[in-house]
Amino acid sequence: MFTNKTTFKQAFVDSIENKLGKTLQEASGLDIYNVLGHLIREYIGKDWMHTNKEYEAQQEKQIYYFSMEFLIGRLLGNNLLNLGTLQLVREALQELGLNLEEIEEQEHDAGLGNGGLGRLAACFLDSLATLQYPGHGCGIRYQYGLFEQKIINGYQVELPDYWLQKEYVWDIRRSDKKVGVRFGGHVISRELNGRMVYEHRDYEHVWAVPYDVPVVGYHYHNVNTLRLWSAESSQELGSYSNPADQNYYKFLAYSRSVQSISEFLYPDDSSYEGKQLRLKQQYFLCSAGLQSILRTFDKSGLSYYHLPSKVAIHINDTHPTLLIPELMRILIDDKNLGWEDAWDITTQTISYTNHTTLSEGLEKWPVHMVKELLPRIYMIIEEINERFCHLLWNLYPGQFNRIAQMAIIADDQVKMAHLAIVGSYSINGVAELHTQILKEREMKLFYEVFPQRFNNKTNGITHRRWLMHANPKLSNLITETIGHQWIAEPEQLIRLAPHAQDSSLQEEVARIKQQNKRKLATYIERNYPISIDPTSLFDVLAKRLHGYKRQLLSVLHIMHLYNQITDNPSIDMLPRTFIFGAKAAPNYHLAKKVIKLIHSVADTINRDPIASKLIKVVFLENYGVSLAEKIMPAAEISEQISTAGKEASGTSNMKFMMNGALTIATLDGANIEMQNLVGQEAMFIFGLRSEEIAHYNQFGDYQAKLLYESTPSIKRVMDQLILNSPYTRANNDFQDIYNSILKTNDEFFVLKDFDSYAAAQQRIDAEYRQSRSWLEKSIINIAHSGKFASDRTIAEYASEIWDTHPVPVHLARVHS
Ligand code: 26W
Repeated sequence: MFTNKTTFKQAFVDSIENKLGKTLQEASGLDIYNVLGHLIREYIGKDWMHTNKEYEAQQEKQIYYFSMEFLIGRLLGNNLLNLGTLQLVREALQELGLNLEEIEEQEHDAGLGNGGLGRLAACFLDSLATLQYPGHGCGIRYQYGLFEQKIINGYQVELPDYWLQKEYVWDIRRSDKKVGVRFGGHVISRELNGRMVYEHRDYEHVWAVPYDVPVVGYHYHNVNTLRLWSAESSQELGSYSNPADQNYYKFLAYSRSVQSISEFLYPDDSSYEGKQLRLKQQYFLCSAGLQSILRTFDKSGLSYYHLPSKVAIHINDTHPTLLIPELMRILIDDKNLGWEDAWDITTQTISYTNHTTLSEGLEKWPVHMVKELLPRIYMIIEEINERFCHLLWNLYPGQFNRIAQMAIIADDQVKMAHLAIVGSYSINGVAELHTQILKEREMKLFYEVFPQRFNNKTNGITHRRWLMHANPKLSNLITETIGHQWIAEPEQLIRLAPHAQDSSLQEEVARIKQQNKRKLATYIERNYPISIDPTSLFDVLAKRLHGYKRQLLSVLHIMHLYNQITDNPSIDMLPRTFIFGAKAAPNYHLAKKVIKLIHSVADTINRDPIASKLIKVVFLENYGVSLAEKIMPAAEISEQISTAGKEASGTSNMKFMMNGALTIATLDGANIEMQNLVGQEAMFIFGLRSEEIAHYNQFGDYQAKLLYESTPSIKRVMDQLILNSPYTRANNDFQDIYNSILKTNDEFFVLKDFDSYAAAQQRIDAEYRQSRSWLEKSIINIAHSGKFASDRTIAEYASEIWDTHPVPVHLARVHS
């Protein structure tokens, strides 16, 4: 159909007329997007069908990646790129007077995720399909994605992100594949023919209906599936339609509770009901996904003992850990296997990635909540716990303390990380340092029992979205310089390294960066009442707002620069634009105050006639995948300034690097591996190392107050948070920030790293003036970024964890 522009144009115009009953001239932007989207979706359909057939025929092991988050963003441009028709479609549309980039803007981001973990899942899907692995995503089709952020008077306000309001062109509802999920009720156990049987009674039954999104591999025919589940009532209003009938209200309550299961990503969990809803969502995904996997497996006619050789199930953090007891339940209760066999099968099928060492990320559920919502699952967890504690007792007789610390159920709570470790054959961290911290600190006791289970898989990002699609000019330049092999093998980017000193390449890199900066500046000026100097240094900090990520360190430093300018208006300072993007969790009070502070500082500086010539501060609302695609290509400085030991890996660091930014960073997460590749000179490293932080935490010998008292520049910015200063005006907005540093002793070592950060920033100021060596370093960064392509990460997961192989699909697709 898309062999040439003429056939494409014909199909497209026909489609507009047939579907809309309008001419092309009458069609709106959204009409055009919808029709184009459908056309491409249909075009993908054949390959999708063939892929499924091929996977079934080949019987190669299938991978299922379970995640509560899939932050996929827009699909139109990426699908066209991967299909190999981007150029053709762009030119054909141009001939019809249409601009593809503008059409892409009509697509609402699928923002079914919060941050790195969700975006990683999306990058992995892209790599799985491209590397021709039979690997599929399993998630929830939330009606509302992560909230839409609006800033009003400098404060974050959350609006619902109703991404499905306009039609979603990419998914297909598969009602015929729905499965039932049960909640609540109670379990009757009895003996039957010498075997215990368990009967679940009086439960609430909910339908899980899958919606499938095709995942297109780059330039091959593999089209994998992202299956997103939606909850639907299994009772009809029917006989309850009379409000006089008391069942009418029961029905309404039931139908409301069902609806809520797939309504919101991260419902507010500050209440008991909210927490229970989160648990319900997790079980809903696990149970529905697993039933559907086993239904496919059953078609093979193999016995369940072959499950681990045909199916790999991966859990993205602990959120889908209930897969472990759910698989046990199905094998024992439905398939009549004994405990030991079921356990062997389960623990050879499931693998787990940890993404955080922060205690808030370690999920725990109150025992009575699990019991009430999932009575049979709780019984199984109890049994797993008992057997595990028994094993520990044999290994460590008499060591009550150790066993209590490792138990899955303790202090009236179910500890999901413990269950995940005990029930999986592989546990991985997401960067070398993170894995080391898991082994030596956070999960040390478990590492001692299961050393062979622990391994590292450093994260990656898809260079197809983050370089080829987001920054086509730089991509083309790379291809002109080193040929196109890097596209299939991103580690070939290293071939740029010998050219890092070529002045012609440097000039081209600089020219492209400048164009990207202008484009971002135009976007900013169109959307915000601020003008940007596109020749200033673009310094970017864009990620979730969190204490450990230390947006506060960056703001305090900007306040410090402003103080220097007011002290000496003729100071020699390189003009900079500080660009922020960040969402704060709705109930994370302090994080929201930091957003307000960024705005107050921006207001003050941007209005100051002298300072605003040197510094501009911009906060971009509603940071998400599509905004990130605009920001990355224009960034010159990437801020990766977390408290060392806290950022498991980071992935924005990789996106910036691939787009030629230089990084100012602590030695944390994947920053360390970046530094090992590019060398110290090509990054701006500062701050305490994770061992030093651990040492201070252990001995309690860091006192923020002393540092504040002895360092005038620090005292000055801290005081400006609370005393009458340009930022505070009449209100007391920043007292809590001040207290978090001085009263509760600066948990994230902001003041401790302040001087070292300011010094690194000064090095940036000096080095940016040496434009040739800056560009050389920029090229060196791009050259080494191939390691951080998710293709490398996925190939490692496939061979070292999942033991699975590519299944090439030949057919159907015709390339331009
Ligand atoms: C329990 C609820 C919950 C859910 C999500 C707690 C915490 C989260 C985070 C948002 C998880 C997350 O996104 N972690 C990030 O994962 C990335 C991918 O591995 C890493 O690069 C980041 O360092 C890590 O913070």
